[in-house]
Amino acid sequence: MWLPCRCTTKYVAASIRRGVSASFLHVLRRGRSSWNSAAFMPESAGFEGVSGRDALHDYSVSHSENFWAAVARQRLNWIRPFDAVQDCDLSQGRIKWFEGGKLNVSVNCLDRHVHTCPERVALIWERDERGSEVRYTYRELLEMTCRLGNLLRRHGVKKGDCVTIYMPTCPLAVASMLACARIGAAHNVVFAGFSSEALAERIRDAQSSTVITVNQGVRGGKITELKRTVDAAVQSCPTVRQVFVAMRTEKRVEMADRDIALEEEMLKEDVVCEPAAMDSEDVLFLLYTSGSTGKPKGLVHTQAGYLLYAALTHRYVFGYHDGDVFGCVADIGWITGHSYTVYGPLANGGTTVLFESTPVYPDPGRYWDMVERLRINQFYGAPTAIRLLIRYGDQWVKKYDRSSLTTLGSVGEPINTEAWEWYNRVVGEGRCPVVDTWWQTETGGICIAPKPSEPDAEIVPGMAMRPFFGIKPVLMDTEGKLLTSNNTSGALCMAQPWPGMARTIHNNHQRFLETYFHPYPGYFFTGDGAYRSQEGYYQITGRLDDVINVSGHRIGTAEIEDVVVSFTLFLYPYHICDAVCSDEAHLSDFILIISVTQFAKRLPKTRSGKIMRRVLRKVVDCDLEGLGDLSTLDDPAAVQEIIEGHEKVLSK
Ligand code: 6R9
Repeated sequence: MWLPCRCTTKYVAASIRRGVSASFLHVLRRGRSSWNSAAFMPESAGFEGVSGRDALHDYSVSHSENFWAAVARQRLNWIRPFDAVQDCDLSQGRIKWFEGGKLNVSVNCLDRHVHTCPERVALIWERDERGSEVRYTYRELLEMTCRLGNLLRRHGVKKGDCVTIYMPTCPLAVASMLACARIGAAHNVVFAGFSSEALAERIRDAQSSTVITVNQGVRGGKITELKRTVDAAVQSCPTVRQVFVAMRTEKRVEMADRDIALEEEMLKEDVVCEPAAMDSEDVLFLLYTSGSTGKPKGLVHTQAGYLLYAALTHRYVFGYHDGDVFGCVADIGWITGHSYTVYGPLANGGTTVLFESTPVYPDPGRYWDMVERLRINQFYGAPTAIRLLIRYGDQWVKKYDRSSLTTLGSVGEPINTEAWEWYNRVVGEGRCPVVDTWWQTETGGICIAPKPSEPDAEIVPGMAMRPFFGIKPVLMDTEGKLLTSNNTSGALCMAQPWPGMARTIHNNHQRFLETYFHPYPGYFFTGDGAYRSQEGYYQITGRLDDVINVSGHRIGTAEIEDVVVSFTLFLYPYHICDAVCSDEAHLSDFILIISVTQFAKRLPKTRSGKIMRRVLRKVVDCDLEGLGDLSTLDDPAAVQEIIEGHEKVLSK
C-alpha cells in the first residue's frame, strides 16, 4: 500500500466527523420533495431510471453516448447537427466526438448570449492596480472579438493557421482567443512570464505566422517588457510575418515593419464578423506543457467536445448559476485559464473575472479584497497561493466581507489537509464547500472533484473524491493489472473516453500514443498515482515519476507533503519533497526515508505551483548539465540557491 497508515486514519477520522453532520442534514432533508432532476439537469428527464445524482453519474458512464448526445444538443448551438456521438478507440489512441457537426465556438461563447442579454457583464478585468477594475458586457466583448477577427482576416490569417498569443490576462487576450475561434484559426497562448527562448520554441513548433502581444506587462507593480521579449523571440522564428501590439501601458515601444498597432487598426474594422463554420474535430487550440523530459509538448484540443466539457464541468463542479460572478485567478497561459476563466464561464453566459495581479500585491489581502469588491461567488485558486497566504495570518482574510462566496476551488497540485482546513474555515467561514479539482492539460477539464454529488454527501479534506459525469477512473498495479478493490493505490487511468480529452500532441502523434495510451493498452494513462479509499473516493498521490520507493512501498510525494508542510526542503537521494515539519511527532513517521536533509528557502516551481522535481533530482545527482529547460520556472534564481545549498550539504 502506498499510503502510510497514519494518513488513512486521519481521513477516516475526518469522514466520521463529517458523517455525523451529514446524517443530521439527512434527517432535516427527509420529507422534502425528492430529487428534482429537471431542475438540476434538464437533459436527465430523458434518461430512463435516473433518480438522483449518483444514478445520473452511473448513467453517464453506462450510457455514455446517450448522455453526451443529450447534453451536446441541449448546451451547444450547432450550425449543423452531428451525425455520430463518438468514434473512439483508446487502444488506438483515436478520439473523435460529434463528427458531422458544425459550430462556431465564439458564437457559443458570445452571440447567443448577446441575443438574450446583451448588457450582462461577461468580463471583469481585475487590473494589477487595485480598485481599477473594468467591466465588459457580452455586447462589448462580441464587438471587440469581431473587430479583431476582421483584422486578423484582413492580414491573411486563415482557417487552420495558428496564432501565438503572448499577453497577460486581459480582455484583449480573451478577445484574441475568441477571434481566432471565430475565423477558424487555432490559438497558442504562451504564458507571458516565459523567456524569449521558451516563446521562440513554442512559436516555431506551432509554425505561427502571427503573434499578438502587448507593449508592456504589469504584474505585482512591476513592468515587464513583453514586446521586447517578442522581438528577441521572433529573431529565430522565420515563420513569423506579423506581430500585433496592444498597449497595456502608455509607454511607446519601437515598432518594426512587421509590427502592427492593434487597437488603432481594430478601430478601422467592422463590428460584425462572419463566423467560420467549424467541424467538431477541427483544432481549437494548442497549449504547451513541459513534459517530464523538459521538452514542451503542444497538446491539441478541438472544438465541440472541449467546449462542451469545459461548460458542463464549470456549471456542475462549482454549482455556477446565472448571475453569479466566477473568480478563477489562474493565468490564461495555463489550461485552467482556458477552461475556467474563458471557455467554460463564457459558454455558460457567465460573468468571469480576469485577474492580472498576484495574491500579495499590494498586500496579502488582495484576493479577499477583490472577493468583497466584485462580489465573487465561486473562487478558484491554487494550493501554492493558499499556503503562501496562511503565513501572513488570518487578519488579511477577515478584514474583508466574504459573504458572497458559495464555493471554493483548488487546482494544480494536491492540497494538503492543513491548507484545505484553512481555506474552508478561515476563507469560507465553514460555509462553502471546498472542491479539490483534479485534472490536466490533457483532460481539458475537471475529471475528479467532490462535486457534483448528492446534496448532503460528505466532502473529505484533501481529496478530489468523485469522478465527473462520463468519467470512469481505474487504478492499475505495476504489472498493468486492474485493481478492483477499494482501499488500494495504483496508477490512475481512465477506462472511457470523454469529449474534453486532448486529441494529439502537435507534430508528434507518436509521442501522444506512447505517453498516454501505450503504458496501459485500452486505457488513458494520466501519469499520476492515486489512492482509492474504502468508500471508493479518489485521492491523488502525485506524479508517478516522482514516487518514492521505501523498501518496496511506493509513496507519493503528496502523502509526505501532507504531513510535513511547505516552504523548507528535504533532499535525500531520489526523495524530494516540499516540506517543513509542522508537527514533530509526524516527522518520525518518515524518519526512515529521510537520509540527507537540505533546507532551502524556496523550491523551483512553475507558476501554477508545481515543484519541478526533475530539476531537484538532477541537483541531487550532481548532473547540472542535465537540468533541462528552466524557462517555465516562476523564479529560475531558486535553482541557483538549491545548487549552492546542495554543495554545502555535500561538504559537511
Ligand atoms: C489543471 C492542471 C496537471 C498535473 C496533474 C497532477 C497535478 C492538478 C491536482 C493535481 C493533485 C489536484 N494536479 N490538479 N494533483 N490534486 N487537485 O493543473 O493541469 O498544468 O497540465 O497539470 O497537476 O499531477 O497530472 P496541468
